[in-house]
Amino acid sequence: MAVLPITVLGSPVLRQVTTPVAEVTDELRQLAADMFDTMRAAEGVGLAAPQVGRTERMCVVEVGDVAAVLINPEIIAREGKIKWEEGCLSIPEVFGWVERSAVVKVRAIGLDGQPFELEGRELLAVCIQHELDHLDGKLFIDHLSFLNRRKAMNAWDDEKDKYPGLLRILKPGDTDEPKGRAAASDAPAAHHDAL
Ligand code: K1U
Ligand code: ZN
Repeated sequence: MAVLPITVLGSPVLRQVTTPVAEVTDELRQLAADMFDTMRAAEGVGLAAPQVGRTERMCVVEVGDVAAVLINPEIIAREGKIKWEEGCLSIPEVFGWVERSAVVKVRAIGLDGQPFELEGRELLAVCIQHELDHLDGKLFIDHLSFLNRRKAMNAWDDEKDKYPGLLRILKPGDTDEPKGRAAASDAPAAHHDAL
């Protein structure tokens, strides 16, 4: 088991477009296992390679009983709209409402090297879209309005000094329970449009 340091906002790798994986190797399988360990230690539901300083086009998701490694993922179908108050393991204590597709179908390669499809709705759909954004160097704050992005950046200004070297080191038992939400939105509540 290896819990890796998580890169935080300001780290250049978070703004890089990732490189498609040419071959599923044992080293990549080990990276996927370490990413699961790291995601769980941080109490997240997803994690993308740039968040552990890597440039492979790969992420992991775990929502309810669905746990998957997505290599070279692409969204092949979308339906409906959902608004979700998102956070990011790379921007701790900052939150904002983002509108995304309510249902997505993704095609990816698995750790066995074989293509597969996964459909996600609600939290899993949001998570898949959030992770695929990471693979394109995009963060949830990029979806916020000018005003809400400014609020988010102000909240981050109060947090960023906790992460010297732009790294978030998780200690054993460190669950990073939110201490109160740094609001980055004026939206009143979760909202799910009919599909
Ligand atoms: O990529 C990341 O930073 C992980 C991030 C992904 C995410 C999924 C869905 C909405 C927003 C962000 C997280 O896992 S943040 C933790 C989180 O949102 C969550 C944790 C437990 C239950 C529900 C949500
Ligand atoms: Zn994130």
